Amino acid sequence: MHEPISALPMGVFIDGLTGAVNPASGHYVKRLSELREIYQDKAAFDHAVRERDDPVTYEVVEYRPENSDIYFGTTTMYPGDIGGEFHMTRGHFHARRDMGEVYYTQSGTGILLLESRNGETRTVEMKPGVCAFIPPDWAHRSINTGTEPLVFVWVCNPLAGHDYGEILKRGMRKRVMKIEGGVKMIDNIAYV
Ligand code: M6P
Ligand code: ZN
Repeated sequence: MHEPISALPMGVFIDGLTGAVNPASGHYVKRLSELREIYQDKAAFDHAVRERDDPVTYEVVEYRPENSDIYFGTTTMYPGDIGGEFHMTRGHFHARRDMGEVYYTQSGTGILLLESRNGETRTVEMKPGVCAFIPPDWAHRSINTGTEPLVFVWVCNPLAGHDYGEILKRGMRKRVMKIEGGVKMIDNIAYV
């Protein structure tokens, strides 16, 4: 369905409310059931998969020209929480430790949670107008803390790659929770 895209000048239309990218070279959706490892409350997770009919929690559309050092796309994260823990991406380091990324929020609100190799935590607020710089070798996970879809444009080197192993194995140090109607960052008790 998607054609290969050559590295020629191009204006790509991005809908900042829906995350649609046109033309696009690829697209995937992440349903809740694929993300069991990342949430703390497994009972709430299993319940949500069953009762909410395994919703799509986020989707990614990309524009990846062949033979280019740049590609970009959108991530659209739907609002919600699992036992109080807001919808989030898996989170990853880049396979290439010398390559960072940019996230430019188009709509919605969230938190970009970053963690360095030695366990330092930083956050960047995600809201329209904020362009987040993700330095090389910082793990990054985006979290929708609002009630609307969180849509952001990302730009990266296609060679950067995704290294999910670390984060899936030991989690990140912090979890972002809905507590008493507010947004709170707490220690991840399962962190090893
Ligand atoms: C951003 C980018 C993508 C990433 C996506 C989902 O859009 O960083 O490269 O794949 O978020 O995040 P994850 O792969 O960690 O689930
Ligand atoms: Zn990345």
